[in-house]
Amino acid sequence: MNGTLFFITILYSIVTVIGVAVYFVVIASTKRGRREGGGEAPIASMHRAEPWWAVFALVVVTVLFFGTLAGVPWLNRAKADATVNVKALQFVFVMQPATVKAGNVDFKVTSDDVSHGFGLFDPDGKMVSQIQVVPGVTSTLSTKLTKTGKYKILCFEYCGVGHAQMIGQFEVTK
Ligand SMILES: [Cu+2]
Repeated sequence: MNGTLFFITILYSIVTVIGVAVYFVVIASTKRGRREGGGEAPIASMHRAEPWWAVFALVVVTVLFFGTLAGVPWLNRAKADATVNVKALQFVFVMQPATVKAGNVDFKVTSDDVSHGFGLFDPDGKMVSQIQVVPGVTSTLSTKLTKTGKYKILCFEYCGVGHAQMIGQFEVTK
């Protein structure tokens, strides 16, 4: 597990714990209200608390924004050692060039017809990354490829009768 993944896991765990705690606080306050025989809700104090809930929400959003900024991929894109131009069409991937040296690779992917997916698998069959491929748009997938050998590209978006056979290949050398 890398640093970013660890950070996100911790963040989600904390948010989940807070969510569950809020759930129980709501249940407890409802039970207390019923025990005390109901009555009027404390509208005046609720009104006074309202701006603080807005501040609370703003603080949470601000902390999450700055806390996760370091994980935004387009701010952390390494300078590419190689660029591969990929054209996806029913039902092939045209890769140019089809061989690159190990290092940071930018895939510039576009579609000639319909929406496709670009799923990148390493020589061991492990998924590296994936992006959506949309006609008329060139999407960039930046990734570091260290394993040498034959990589596979699978289409991740149902694109027609030949979708299952839409498999591209390229090689990473030393
Ligand atoms: Cu497809």
